[in-house]
Amino acid sequence: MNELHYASRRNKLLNAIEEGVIILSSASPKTRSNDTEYPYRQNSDFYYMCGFQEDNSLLVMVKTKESAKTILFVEPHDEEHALWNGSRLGVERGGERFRVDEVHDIHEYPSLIKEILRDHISLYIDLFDESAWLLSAKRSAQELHETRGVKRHLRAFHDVTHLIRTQRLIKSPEEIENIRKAITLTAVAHHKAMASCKSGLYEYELQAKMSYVFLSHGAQAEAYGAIVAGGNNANTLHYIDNRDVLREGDLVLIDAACEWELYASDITRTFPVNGKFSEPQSEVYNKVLDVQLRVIEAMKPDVKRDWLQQYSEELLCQALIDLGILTGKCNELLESKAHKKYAPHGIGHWMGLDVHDPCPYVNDEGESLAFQAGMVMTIEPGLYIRADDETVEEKFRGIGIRIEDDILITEMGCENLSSMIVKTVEDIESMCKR
Ligand SMILES: [Mn+2]
Repeated sequence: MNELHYASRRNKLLNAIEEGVIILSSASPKTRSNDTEYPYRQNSDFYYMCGFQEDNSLLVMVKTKESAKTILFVEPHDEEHALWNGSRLGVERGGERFRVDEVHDIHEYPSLIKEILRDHISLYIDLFDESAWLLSAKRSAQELHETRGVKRHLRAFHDVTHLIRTQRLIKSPEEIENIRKAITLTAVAHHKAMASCKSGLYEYELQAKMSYVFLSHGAQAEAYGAIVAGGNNANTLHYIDNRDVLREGDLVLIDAACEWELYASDITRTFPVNGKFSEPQSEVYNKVLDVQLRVIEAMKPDVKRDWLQQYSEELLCQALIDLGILTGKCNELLESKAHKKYAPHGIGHWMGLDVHDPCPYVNDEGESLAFQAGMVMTIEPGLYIRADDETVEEKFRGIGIRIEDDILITEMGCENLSSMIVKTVEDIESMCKR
């Protein structure tokens, strides 16, 4: 991504408002314990608008009827900080790198923001951002209220995140490239897990093999906490313990992926610990796979996400009837939500700078958005049959299966960006034998 990309995103944002001040703050570092911190991860909206990775930085945009201005506040270069934590970009080099109108030392922000807010009536912020920067802006606004001679005062707070996240819905070719890169490494990691799995290994050992692939190829981080769930553990949807032993005859569900340049991938595969599906396992597996393929097949511009959700539920419900897990008429079972016991989660979510990209799913009227070229959504049907569920035939108990790919909507239909990761019974079994 070069500076022009960020500049055009900022222009788009400025064009979306009539007048006002936009304040976007970088993510705050988080303490892990005492004086150690979690690895720093930039705020996605902030990053989308300027591509800057440092903490303690702020983006301020000012729009009037006549003009628009962008100001970046950054930490100045500091020898002491450089010694302990590495060099900051600083004001001077910030001015060279970013295509913004002004770059200032962050320490000037409290006094400058008061000047900036003067005579403005609208402030655009993340309404849930509780950072000291916003508090300081609000304090300045209050002081301006009490200052003689100021004619117009702040009187409206607007959510800026919705405007940014609406832009984030449609990915540019450069963003797609980052997602592809993340998926490429994730593919290697999933294949590695399949090829090296055997009974007696621990779940965390498979996780470690995948982490090794991510880190050794230069991925900065996992896109989310990996799920490596052997046997019945797969029926705990957000199982992240990964401390159990992998047992002969069980399946293992792995939902793990890395991010690249802060862009996520999100992939799930389920395969046999010993490399060979049992009859009942492959029966359920093929049902889930069939649902996934049919849902992906239906994805194209103008299709609504709500419809896709409904369609996937019908397919999953019919699969449960075919397997003999549910009995009755499909429409009645859907009506009573009986299928939700075995297929409790949604069919997929937006993906991009965040693994669950917080882009809107509905318009202002609450109607589902229709797909457009450039959108990226995961498709991840699953069936989960708990080991203690005595209402189901014994052969199916303890089976939990999810298959998840990352799908790009194109002009003509869609592209499965992760289609290189094996998922038929046959391909998985031969990958496991490697
Ligand atoms: Mn997902």
